[in-house]
Amino acid sequence: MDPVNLGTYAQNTWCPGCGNFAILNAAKAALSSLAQEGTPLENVVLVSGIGCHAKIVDYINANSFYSIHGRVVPAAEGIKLARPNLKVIGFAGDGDAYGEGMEHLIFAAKRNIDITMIIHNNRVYGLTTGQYTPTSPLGFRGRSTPLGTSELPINPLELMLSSGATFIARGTSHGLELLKKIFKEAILHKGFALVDVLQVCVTYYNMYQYYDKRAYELKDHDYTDYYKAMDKIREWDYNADKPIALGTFYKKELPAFEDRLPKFEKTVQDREARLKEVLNEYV
Ligand SMILES: Cc1ncc(C[n+]2csc(CCOP(=O)(O)OP(=O)(O)O)c2C)c(N)n1
Ligand code: SF4
Ligand SMILES: [Mg+2]
Repeated sequence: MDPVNLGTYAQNTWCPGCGNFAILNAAKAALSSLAQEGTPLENVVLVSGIGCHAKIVDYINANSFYSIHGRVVPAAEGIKLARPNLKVIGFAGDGDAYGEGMEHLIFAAKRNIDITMIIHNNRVYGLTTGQYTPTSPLGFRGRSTPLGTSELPINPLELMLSSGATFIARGTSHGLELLKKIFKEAILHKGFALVDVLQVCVTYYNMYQYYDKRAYELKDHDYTDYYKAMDKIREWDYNADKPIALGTFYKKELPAFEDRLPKFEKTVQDREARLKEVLNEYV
């Protein structure tokens, strides 16, 4: 079967050289490959927020929902709960997901709801022209901090692991093949999957050389081990000058939120028994 054409007629308005192009190409390739392997595209829904990243849904010919800034996760969760058979993929910015929407991300991870979140982490507010975000490094000079920030960044992957996410990975916008592989793996994962993409914003925070010098792909990493995953996740803290690991840090099979919800059991005892049955072998 030929690759599926997922292009649209929308005019692309990203800056030339923007790392979002890599995410777009990798997402289209992953969806095309999934379609060829039997995942019907009509069962896929893309959700985005507000920001440069959000335009990605205009450029992929699939069902999509443009939500509001910081609310990609609740929109995606709502779609998933209403129609559990759908594959729901959220595209959010770092300002969007790690700033205004962070509490949604934590609770989605805690619930292990079966959605995939792809974070375009350019470590800057791109659309609003260069203010700092939760992952901008200490001293970041932008439109709102001309003298440099005074805050250390958060490590979102550390937070996701401790919140209960069952799939955690990282890629960069200079590593297309790895991105494709990770996206596919994340979409196929049953449970809450988060992919942090170090997506370069060439206009407000050009980090291509910085990442190219430090990034390396995880090899022989045991992604089933929570503590090994945490060690690798903490190796680079989005601030210090350290090697930056790429690939899948953590992956765990655990019943998803949808499978633990009440299913019209007649008594509380029946409900408890079913929950035990669903969860027992995992906890
Ligand atoms: C509720 C709400 N808060 C703030 C804004 C203003 N706003 C729009 S985009 C944006 C920042 C986008 O940054 P990010 O999520 O990192 O996306 P990027 O543009 O970098 O892809 C902000 C603050 C808004 N539109 N709505
Ligand atoms: S401002 Fe930055 S993130 Fe937005 S399109 Fe341009 S390069 Fe990309
Ligand atoms: Mg951003």
